Formats: sequence, C-alpha cells, structure tokens
Amino acid sequence: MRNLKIEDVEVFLTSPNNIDLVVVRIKTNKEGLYGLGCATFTQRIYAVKQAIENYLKPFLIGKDPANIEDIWQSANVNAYWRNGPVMNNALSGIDMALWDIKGKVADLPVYDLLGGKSRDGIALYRHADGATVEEVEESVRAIMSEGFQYARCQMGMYGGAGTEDIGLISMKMKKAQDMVGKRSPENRRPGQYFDPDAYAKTIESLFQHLRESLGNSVELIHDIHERVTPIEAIRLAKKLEKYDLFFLEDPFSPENTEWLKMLREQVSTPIAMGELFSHPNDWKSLIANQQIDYIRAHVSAIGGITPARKLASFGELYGVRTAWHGPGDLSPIGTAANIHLDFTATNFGIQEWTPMNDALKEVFPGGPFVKDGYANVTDQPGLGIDFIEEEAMKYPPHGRLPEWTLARTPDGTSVKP
Ligand code: GCO
Ligand code: MG
Repeated sequence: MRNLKIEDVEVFLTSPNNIDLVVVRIKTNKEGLYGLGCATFTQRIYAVKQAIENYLKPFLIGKDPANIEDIWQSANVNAYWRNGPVMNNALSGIDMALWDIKGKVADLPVYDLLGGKSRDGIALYRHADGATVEEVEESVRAIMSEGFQYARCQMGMYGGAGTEDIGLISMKMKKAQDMVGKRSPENRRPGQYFDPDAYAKTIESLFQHLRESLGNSVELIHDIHERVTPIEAIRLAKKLEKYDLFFLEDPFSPENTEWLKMLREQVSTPIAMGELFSHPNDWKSLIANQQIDYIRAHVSAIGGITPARKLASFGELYGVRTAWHGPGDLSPIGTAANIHLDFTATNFGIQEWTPMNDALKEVFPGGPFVKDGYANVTDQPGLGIDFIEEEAMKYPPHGRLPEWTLARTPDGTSVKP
C-alpha cells in the first residue's frame, strides 16, 4: 500500500491473568489500520514502556510500516549498544505490530506471509505439578483427558521449591517450603527457599511413578530450570534417561553452557534450552555444534518475529527444532506470534501452552484456540487477534517484583531462579 505511514506508537500495561503484560499498538495514517505486538518482560514492564515511548516511538513516527527488516535492523543498532531483554522486548512489540499491519494490508494471515502452513495443527504441551507423585499423576491425567499428549512434569515447581502461587500455576505447596525451612539457620532472610540436593535425589521417583502408572501413553518433559550445579544436572540427566523424556529443559544456566559438551557425551535425552537467550551468540554455537535439540527462545525477548524466523531457519540446517517459550508471562499476541511461526517452520518441534482465563479472552479477542491438544488460528489477516483497550484498563499492572525469583538455598544463599 502506497503512502502508508506510522502515525502513533502506544504502550499498554495490563494484567488480566494477574501477570503484568506489555502490549504495543502501532497506528497508521490509514483510518482503522493498526498493528499489535507483545513486548512482555513481566519483571521489568516500566523499563520496556520507557524504551518504546522515549526512543523507538520518535524513531518510528512517519516511517513506512512496510519496511520491517529495515526498521528492525536500524532500530536495533541506533543505540550502538544492542540486545538485552529490555531493548529486545521493546523492539519485539514494534516488530510484531508491523507484521500484523503487513498481514492486514495484504489481507493474509502472518503464517501465509511467512511461507504458508507446513502442518494442520500445533502440538502443545501443558504444565503438570503437585506436591507428591500421586498429585502430579493426577495433574497429568487431567491434561490428558483434555486431549493433550505432552505434559511438563514438576514436583513442587522448580527445584522442588513449592509455591503458593507464582502466577504460572496455582498450587498449595507450603509443605515443601516448610521442610526446607527446618534446615535453615535461624533468622533466615526473605526468599523462596529450595533444596537442590533433595530435589536432585527425589525427582527420579516422579518419573518412575509416572511411567509405571501411565506407561507410554503420554510424552513427558521436565524443566530443571538451572536449579542444580552443572555436574549434578548431568547426574540427574543420566538418572532420567531411562524414562524416555521428550526433552529435558535448562539443565544448565546460559552462563554454563560449556557443560553441554560433557552432557551430550553421556546422555542421549533431547535437551531444550533458550528461554533466557537474548543475544545471537547465546545460540549460535549451541546450534552449530548440535549441543541442543530444541530452541526455547522467548520470541519477544530475542526481538520478535523477524529474528525468530531466522533462528528457526538456522536451526533447520542443523536438525534443531523449535519449542518457543509459552508461559503465562506472555500476552496472547505473543502466543499468536508463536503459533504463526509454528505453522510455517518445517523444523517445528512442540509448543508450550498456558491456558487463558476469561479476562484474557475478553481483552484479547480472536487469536489462537485449542482443540484436542492442538492449537490453531483463524484465517483472519495479520496475527488475527485484537486488543480491547477499555477491557485492558480494568486490570491495571501490579508493577511489583515476583517473589519466586528470589530463590535461596537452605543456608540463605541467593541462586538463579
Ligand atoms: C517455562 C519457564 C517459565 C519461566 C517464566 C519466567 O519453561 O515455562 O521456565 O515458567 O520460569 O516465564 O518469568
Ligand atoms: Mg523453562
């Protein structure tokens, strides 16, 4: 479309599912033509909002929204220092909104712009959790009864920490917390305590129980979430190998990926990593050296659809499949972007799925829907999802720091969450 210009860039903070989300809306000079993007870095929402309003908005006003690649590249480098989750999320809000606009102009869904559908539905995995092996089994069975064939299984959440409600799933797991508490010195400082050694010793019993009770009727996933030392992660991976996991996620932190070489020499369980990645150097050598099997990048944290489709193609060359991050701290616009990418990438692996509550559906009508364990999208142009500002305003952001990220071991040491 000729003579199209970006006229306004707006940022909205909202929390319909009790988790702070960041939404970007780009308006054009054509009446009613706008695009939507997800810029959710839930732990730093105000930083992302400021980055967009103070730096990206003035850079974008008056530009032609058709030039997505040029806008992405120039906005990425015009601060000279680049990458990082704040700036990447800000850029993602813009990038997704521009793809949305392009789809609306072309009257085509984004998956068509990206090459068309490679499959008929997007296989999803859901989260199962519980305080005991029986509770986790029950949680997996509930997921299976809804038609899902893949379940990520934790016991007492990450590292067995247990949690009241971290916003991702709600469970009463005070028991586990209290047990760790008994092993701490007096006057322990605030935080979410967990015991990495106890976790490493007990988690095998969960998968033994699940395979005994469920057989091979479901694919099982586990997220170590960087909660143990690297060598303990290797020991853990070896113990879990016989349970045929679909993948084991984040055995190491991004700072410790050198250990993957040692892990790969000893265990053939597929490895998934990447939700914390925000710089191309985080994934380049891991993919080129076949050290991971699934790339878990959080699409908005790497800068949006533009870099994500390149990352997917890069993985294709090396047999690495996609498993885009899909937690609760992602707006349904981000979920829609994931699903459009999933439809097109030939090396799609699996998609993490967090169910939406009614409030989310009212704020973000349209978008992906689920049937029998598979996600799909309508053939509406663009990302196919809308944003109702008046509904969003009913759910102001909390703006507080989540408590679960203050992870501590029994002696009080602060560790990676
Ligand atoms: C996952 C993740 C998330 C993160 C969360 C951080 O695999 O789904 O580990 O649950 O912990 O997105 O804010
Ligand atoms: Mg994870």
